[in-house]
Amino acid sequence: MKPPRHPLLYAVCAIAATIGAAPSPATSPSPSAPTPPAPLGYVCQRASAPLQIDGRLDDPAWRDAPWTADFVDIEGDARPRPALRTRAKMLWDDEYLYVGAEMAEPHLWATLTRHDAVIFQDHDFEVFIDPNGDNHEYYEFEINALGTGWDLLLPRPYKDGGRAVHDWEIPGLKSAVHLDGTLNDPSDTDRGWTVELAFPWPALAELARRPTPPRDGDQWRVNFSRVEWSLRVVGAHYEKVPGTKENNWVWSPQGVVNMHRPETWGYVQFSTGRPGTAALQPDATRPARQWLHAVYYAQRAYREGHKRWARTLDELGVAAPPDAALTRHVLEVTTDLFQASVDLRLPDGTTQRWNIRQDALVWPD
Ligand SMILES: [Ca+2]
Ligand SMILES: [Ca+2]
Ligand SMILES: [Ca+2]
Repeated sequence: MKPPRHPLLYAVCAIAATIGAAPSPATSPSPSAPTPPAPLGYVCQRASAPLQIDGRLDDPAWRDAPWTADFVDIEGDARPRPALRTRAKMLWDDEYLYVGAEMAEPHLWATLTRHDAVIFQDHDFEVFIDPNGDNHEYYEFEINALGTGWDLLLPRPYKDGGRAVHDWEIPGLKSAVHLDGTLNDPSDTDRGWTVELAFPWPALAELARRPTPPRDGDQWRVNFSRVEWSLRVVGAHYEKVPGTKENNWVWSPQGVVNMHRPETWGYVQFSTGRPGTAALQPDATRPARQWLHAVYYAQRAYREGHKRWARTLDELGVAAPPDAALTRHVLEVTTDLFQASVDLRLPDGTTQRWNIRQDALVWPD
């Protein structure tokens, strides 16, 4: 069994958790748990030539990389499509993971110049990376049109008690922006900006718990977000329209206004093949992940209302796994902890047990 991140916590859970361990009959799904949007996918190819990180995406290697789908509102179909186009590309080689982004923008604006400032207070572009898809230990990078960056990592999501580590740095990061227009000048209309990033693999290796650089076919969980504020012109300057919230436009929709749900980030599949030859493979573990997250979110909602975890699926109002590949589900509960588990039959005929616990950590036995 792969050891969970917090073995002591797990041990307490495993020893004390006996109530409600028997499988429960199916009930109607919890009304508090709408189906999250299906994550998007992207095949990340090897760069055919070195890239010059100057903010311009005109390097020959970028030509072979397809654009992602145009970004959508973070809530997905529930909200109107963004007024301004955003899209991204990815490449990799033995040294770096490359990200390029293109943003239409009539009002280029940025104010923050201090590294590790809260960059989303400006218009920005953001990258989120969870290499092993366990929901914990993931990286975030934000950059504004001045090229000011904020690199941080999350040991676990904020909603699960996580506290960001702002001191996390990306040694050797190469980053640049290119502005097609004038910065902080309301007297004209701009066209947009591009971002070009090269993340060195050793920095991403720190909490990847997977090979870096990745192997052919490996899939990492990644999402991109663009924060866009409503501005007004005051004198010769832009300022935020008071009382307005930011827009969050993303590659793979989250379904809610919260980027810190790695389970809805996109799948990035690394390929060593020639451009266009690799097909995105569906995640065979997704049925288990989906059902376990339904239990997790229903437990959070239940605890809000009842000040304790539900002891059975019946109590929780969550149906037994509908997928034929899922069997032997178990819910274990203590005063402070819970763990839900389910057996997943994989396409190769083997069975793997998958688990989730109260802080959203997902892992296979
Ligand atoms: Ca370039
Ligand atoms: Ca992780
Ligand atoms: Ca930092």
